[in-house]
Amino acid sequence: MEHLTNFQSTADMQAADAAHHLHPFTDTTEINDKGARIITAANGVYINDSEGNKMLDAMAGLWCVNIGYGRNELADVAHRQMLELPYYNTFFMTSHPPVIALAEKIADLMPGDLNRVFFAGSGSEANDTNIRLVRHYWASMGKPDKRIIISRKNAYHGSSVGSGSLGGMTGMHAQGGMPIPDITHIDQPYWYAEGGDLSPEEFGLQAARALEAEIERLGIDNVAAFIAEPVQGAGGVIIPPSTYWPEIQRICDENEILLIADEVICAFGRTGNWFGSQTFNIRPDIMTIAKGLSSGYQPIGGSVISERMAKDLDAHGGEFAHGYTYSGHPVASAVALENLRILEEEKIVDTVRDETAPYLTEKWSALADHPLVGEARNIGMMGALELTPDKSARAPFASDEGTVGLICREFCFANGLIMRHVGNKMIISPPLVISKSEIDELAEKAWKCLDLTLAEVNNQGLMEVGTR
Ligand code: PXG
Repeated sequence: MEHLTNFQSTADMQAADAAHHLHPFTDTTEINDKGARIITAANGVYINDSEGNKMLDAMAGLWCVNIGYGRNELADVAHRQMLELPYYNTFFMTSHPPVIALAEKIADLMPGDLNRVFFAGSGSEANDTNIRLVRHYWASMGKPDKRIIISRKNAYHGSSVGSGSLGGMTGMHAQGGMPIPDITHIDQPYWYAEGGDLSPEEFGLQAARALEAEIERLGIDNVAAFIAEPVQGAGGVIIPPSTYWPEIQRICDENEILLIADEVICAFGRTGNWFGSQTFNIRPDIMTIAKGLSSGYQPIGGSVISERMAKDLDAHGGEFAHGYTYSGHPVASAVALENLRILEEEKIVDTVRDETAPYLTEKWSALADHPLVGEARNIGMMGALELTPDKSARAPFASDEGTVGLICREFCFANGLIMRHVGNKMIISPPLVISKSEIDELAEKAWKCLDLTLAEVNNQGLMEVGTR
């Protein structure tokens, strides 16, 4: 970046960062004390920092760099598009070639009758769109009381006031006046921590039926939609039991509510199919997309709605008074289109499904043999390890939630592996292009860091069992 800056050292950058940059989801005191880790370059599944360290990025950035880093084709397309038409909007009866081509391509890839795209700049924006869209839809259909959106505890749908309210993160709700009215949250299908003595299948049914009970409690005439991630990502890669989604689908079909699949993480190959809705046989009325749509090379997201909803809105909706300056941004659209071309032509999703995800499952599930691991689960290219002081009891640690996970994450950083922690869960979501030998490296490093964590946890006397 010499062409943009004249920083002389990491310390230089850290000082300027501390002085002038407020970071998302970061404790200001902590980052200013320790200094930010500064990432300077990336290629394939690896990132480089300003101190010359190279790390295997098992999070694909923030679950988004599906095709891996360093694909020059996307840079070339962005360059060409910037020269030709760097910006124009899609408001007031206008459009442009890249957004038209992208909308058509997305509709072509989508399952079921999902067929029309409302573009946004991010997943948060797209979910904000969904809140207004489903209410506008029901009002247009003569049912203005159908306003309430049911979501789930520990869901993540974004960080704006609307999408953060859809989410079920209590820590977020505690800041800034969330949730907004007419959003409720039911229990999540998290068998490992909340399933008790039930089998996963029994628990899956129970968790799904909480939706039916909630619709009954609120009154069907007041409920607009149910929103859920096919697999909760930020909540800790919570893979629902096999009974969960079929029951949710039945409940949505039998009651008059719209089903929103938030596939910001799951879409574009993450679960081993193009869409999580295919993996779990979900038939959504709306799908939220972002992240893997452009592999993170440009900020872009969207809400894809069914042909049935679109036709109803054509007939009864009039003007939807909503939109973002960057809805369908031409450069972001062109880059997303090129990303989808690469995903498709290089058969990246097929390779994940048929070869690398099964290989990851084999290597990842072997981590369950580690004394600190209570469960090692994955679906496609996303996975979690449940750290525990007592494997057989699925027990939590007595220490503050996340203490052990944080220790493990720090060892991962120090040993060239980017693995996130959510509480005491270690999670991965590597680029879909990760090779078998890179998966070997991931699993070896993970085991080593678990060993280091176990030693440290014993050292600090943290193996005590707590209660949930
Ligand atoms: N829905 C889902 C399912 C997500 O995972 C969003 C919506 C919001 O997207 P934007 O583009 O507005 O960030 C997300 C984003 C984490 C983490 O720490 C997860 C996300 C974003 C940032 C951090 O796991 N997911």
